[in-house]
Amino acid sequence: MTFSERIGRLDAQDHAPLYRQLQKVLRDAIANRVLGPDDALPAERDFAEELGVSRITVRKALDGLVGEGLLVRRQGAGTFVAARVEKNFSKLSSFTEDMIARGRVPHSAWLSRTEGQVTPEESLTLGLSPGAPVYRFNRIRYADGAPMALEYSTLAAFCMPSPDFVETSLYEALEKTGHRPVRALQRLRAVLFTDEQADLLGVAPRDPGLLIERRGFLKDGRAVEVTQSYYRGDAYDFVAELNAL
Ligand code: 16G
Repeated sequence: MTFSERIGRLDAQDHAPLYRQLQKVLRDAIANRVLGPDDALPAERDFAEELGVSRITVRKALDGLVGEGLLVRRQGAGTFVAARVEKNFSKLSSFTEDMIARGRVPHSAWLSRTEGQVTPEESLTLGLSPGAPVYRFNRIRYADGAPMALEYSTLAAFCMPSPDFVETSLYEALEKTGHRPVRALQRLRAVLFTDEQADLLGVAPRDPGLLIERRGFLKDGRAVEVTQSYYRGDAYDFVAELNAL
């Protein structure tokens, strides 16, 4: 079976640009586990020939997926399906979406889900008046049953009727109420896991992790979310595409 037979054909009825069609076929193959972590893609020239498209089309499609973190290029060896989770640092996606896009099955364990009042520090980050109501969601996030991250989220209470409104995905709940953030600020820092965090994540105390704080904003500029995500250092790579000024 050739590689393109394995991943499925480009749809002749589809009028999207070819590189986009190819990206869709590859994205689906990864999400459906037709392609697994570390699987090699054919050399660009062979792949283009198999598909009957130009090499430039293949290159453009693969460049995009490398940018998204679904594929990785290894010098001299070729292009592979990313094995560690490569997360695009500049895309406002949710944990659930990131895992599904990689063919992984996400789930969460709730550590707590409460209603409360904004702390003085949160009131500054979220731009809320002192005493404003907030919801707090603390979770262990898993992919295929393996713990990946701890997440501590505080949401302004105006964004949903009650904390129970969240089933599995915070962003799905926010989408339903029309309060999914459209812009975010992120800050990333290296951390060593505390004993408690290590225990929850099933790693050794003082193992390295990445702390990402995300502040999410609505179109009208109001902040809805502040989340601290502690990702396992051995499971995650953050990638970002940078353009010259
Ligand atoms: C991601 C976000 C986090 C957001 C969560 C929602 C980063 C660094 N953080 O983990 O801010 O709250 O997704 O995920 O990407 P959910 O919709 O699956 O609950």
